Amino acid sequence: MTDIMRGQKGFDTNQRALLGYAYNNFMVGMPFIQRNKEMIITRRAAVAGLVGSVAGLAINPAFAADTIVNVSLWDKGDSSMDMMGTAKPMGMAMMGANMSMVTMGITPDVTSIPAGEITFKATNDSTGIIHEMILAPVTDPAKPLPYDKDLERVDEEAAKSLGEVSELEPGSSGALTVTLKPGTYILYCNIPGHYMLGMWSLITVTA
Ligand SMILES: [Cu+2]
Repeated sequence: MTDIMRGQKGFDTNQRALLGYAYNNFMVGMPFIQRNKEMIITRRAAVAGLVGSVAGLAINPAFAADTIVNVSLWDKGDSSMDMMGTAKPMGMAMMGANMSMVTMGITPDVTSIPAGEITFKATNDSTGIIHEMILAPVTDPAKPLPYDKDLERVDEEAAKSLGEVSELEPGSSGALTVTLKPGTYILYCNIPGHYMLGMWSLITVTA
């Protein structure tokens, strides 16, 4: 009995010692375990991010997603509106339009893009004039856009707008994302007078 008691006592002591060792070790080990967990999570997130961006890169050329067209809205300063009413109208398909006379314009960095999701990033590079960018389909590039002479603006409703970045202050920018089928499209500014001063540009979307 005594032996057993001793044994139990001894076992008890050992157990306590073991538990104590394990407990102390657990407490000491805790921060490392937690840090390791964090590191593992961080690494996993980084790997997931990498996989994501690699997949994104692989998808882009195949599906032509995320095509970005940078569009500059520009003018030649304060005198840009001086041609208004004196120069021949320089709207799309206008008879006698002399595009070398333009004092303001809308210039995309590419004029031919593959069909799919396209983001037009418009920047107003003017120093003092508000401009905007409107996107519309062109059924016949030889036919002028519907125009309201009194308002000196394109009839946006009749021209079937596909979206716009409206009225940008000088120096500011905005984006328009659309999904386009193959065809011809026009980008133009519809601040009164600007379209007829030549502020438009054609874009070809290819299959
Ligand atoms: Cu404009």
